[in-house]
Amino acid sequence: MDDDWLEEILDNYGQKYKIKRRIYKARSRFQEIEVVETLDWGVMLVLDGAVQTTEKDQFVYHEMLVHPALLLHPSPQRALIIGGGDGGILRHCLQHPLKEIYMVEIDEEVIRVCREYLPSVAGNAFEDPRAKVLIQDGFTFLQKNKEKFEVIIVDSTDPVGKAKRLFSRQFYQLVYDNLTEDGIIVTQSGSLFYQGKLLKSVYDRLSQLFPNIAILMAPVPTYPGVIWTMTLGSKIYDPYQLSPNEWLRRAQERGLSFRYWNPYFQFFLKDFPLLKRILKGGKPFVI
Ligand code: AG3
Repeated sequence: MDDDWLEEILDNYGQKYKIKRRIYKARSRFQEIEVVETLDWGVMLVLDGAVQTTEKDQFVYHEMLVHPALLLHPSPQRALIIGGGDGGILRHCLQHPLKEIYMVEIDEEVIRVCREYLPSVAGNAFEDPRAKVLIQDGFTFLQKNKEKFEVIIVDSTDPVGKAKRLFSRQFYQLVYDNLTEDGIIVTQSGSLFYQGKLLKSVYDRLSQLFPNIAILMAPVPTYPGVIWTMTLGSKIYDPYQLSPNEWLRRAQERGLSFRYWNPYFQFFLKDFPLLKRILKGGKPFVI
């Protein structure tokens, strides 16, 4: 097929990619899993029609969901990933000197398919003895878990189907209860321009629990609208209080290397006007 495209539609907006090869498509118990090879972005994972990760741009999203939260904590021991089946978050977490990293993914098939067709995303992460991978619903895991985590990273799909609960008030309360008293949560919170309502709801809900909030942003070319957001909530550490030099010092001390992350361009300034409009419930561009 010479003219084969994959299109992701989000409400009134679409983005499409020319396909070189269709690799895999099947329904798991939870969702439709599709893998294609695109001309520009290499192999791409698509769940229920939504692009999750590609070989070429995955590092931006993964670095931004992992490093700010883990660096903000001065000495994280245990981290928890909810979702993250492709293993990219796990691989980036393993660069930090954590003792244990739990990854709780609901869909075993996503892990299997990614290990087969997108092995570079996880690298050797699944073989690391510090990685504990559980096939379970993240919500249920948090209801039963006893030992607390310094950092919880929510690498979910969009809030549809099972993932909807991972954006609820009850879920954030569970996250709060499973964090140490100086704990930090970070969650993906959608497309800045196309999922403003989602971002506002994550922000409002997390602000009710966590005194320190920062909205991170990163350009992920294969996500709808490109500018993606992550929202960080912290019990005591204030991300705005760390100087760029301190962020860099911590990164160096932990021996991290980056392809995207840098301390100068990681979150919105508190009074960024477009963001303020979205958080008030309006549209960022108004004529
Ligand atoms: N997690 C999903 C990000 C949201 C993508 N949404 C979309 N394309 N509509 C990515 C998993 C990467 N580990």
